[in-house]
Formats: sequence, structure tokens, C-alpha cells
Amino acid sequence: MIIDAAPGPFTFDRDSTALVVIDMQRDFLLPGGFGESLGNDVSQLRRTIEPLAALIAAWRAAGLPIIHTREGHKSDLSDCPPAKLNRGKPSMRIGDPGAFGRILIRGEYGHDIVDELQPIDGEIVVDKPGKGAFYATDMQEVLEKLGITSLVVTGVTTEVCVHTTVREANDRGYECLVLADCVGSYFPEFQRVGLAMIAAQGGIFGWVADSPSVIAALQE
Ligand code: TIU
Repeated sequence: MIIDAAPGPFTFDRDSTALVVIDMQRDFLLPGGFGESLGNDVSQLRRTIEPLAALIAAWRAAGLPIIHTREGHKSDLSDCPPAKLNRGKPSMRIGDPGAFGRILIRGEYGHDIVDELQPIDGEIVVDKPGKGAFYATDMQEVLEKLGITSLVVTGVTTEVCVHTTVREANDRGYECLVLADCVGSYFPEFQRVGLAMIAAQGGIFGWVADSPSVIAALQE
């Protein structure tokens, strides 16, 4: 399949490409949740839900693999370094009781994926303690087992977990296409510049396109 992308066409095969959906979790996306408590405008992230739901439906219909990730920690926070726990001065911190359970703790309601994008049986969920999907996870093993060499990357947030994951993947030899309408940042300027950084310098660590062109290619 060939996708019209920046900085040029992105080519991928059905049998070696996975869709990666990063951290579409209630704690980041729901009004009243952790993300909003940090002073963020969650509508900047919520605009990705509808196009992502359409993309996931097309990806499922094509029978290709989907990997969802969730950022979060064990209930005793033993996998959360103090440098992460103490960062900034938020009104709520990781592990504190929030509107949707303890914030970013595995097993809590807020840690799980929003209703619209819930994984179905057979889809892989990678739980990660960091921003990147490769650090301290079995992501690479999962991809190798599936014979995956290309990733179509979506989710939140563009400049944090999406960027970190794409940079980690690029360094490991994966070709990454990031879909602009399916990734979101709380900050519009970071969204724009975050995407520009990926495709600059001849695609220094990836390609950027929109989901309708991927959906059209899947349906060819
Ligand atoms: N998933 C992800 O990006 N985690 C973050 O903490 N992002 C922020 O932008 N805060």
C-alpha cells in the first residue's frame, strides 16, 4: 500500500504493519479527569476519538493487528521513579485518588481506555510505566513475534508519548507513519510543531499523513 504522506509516500505491506493506539485513557481524555486537573483542554485530545474509531473499525475489518498501550503504574508505585512522581506541582499526582480512581494506576477505571476505543478480544494491550511503548515492556518481542516492521501510530499526546514511542521505534528499525488527525496534544502549537519535527529533514524519524488515506488504502 502507498500512502500520500509528508515528506513523501509511505509504503507498507498488510502482513508486516500494525496499528498502534497510544494511551487513549480516561485519565487523559475525560472531562474532570487527571489531564484536565493539570489545567489542560481535553477537547484538544477528544477530537481524535471519532477519526480513530473509524480507523480502528477499518483496521479490524482488514484483519490486521492492533496494539493498544496504556501508561500507568503498579498500585504500590514501585515502577514509578520519584523523578516522575514528583515532577511539576499538579493538584493531583500519580497514585492520588482522582475522579476516576487512583490516577494512572493499573486496574483503576481512569487508567483504562475510553469506551469508544476499547480493545476487542485478540488485540494486544501493552502496559507501560514510561512515555515510550518500548521502555520496560515486551513491545519489541510482541512486534517480532508478529513479524511487524512498520507501525501506523496514533493516540495521545503527540509531543509526549507518541513522540517518545516513535523515536524509540525508529531507533529500533521500525518505519513509522503518524496520523495527524488521530494524534492529539493539549497544546495546539505542540501538535503542529510535533508533527513537523517528525517529517522534517526528509522524515528524520517518520512520516505524517491523515487517516482517510489509510482507510482508503485498506479498502482497496
Ligand atoms: N500519554 C502521554 O502522553 N502521557 C502524558 O503524560 N502526556 C502529557 O502530555 N502529559
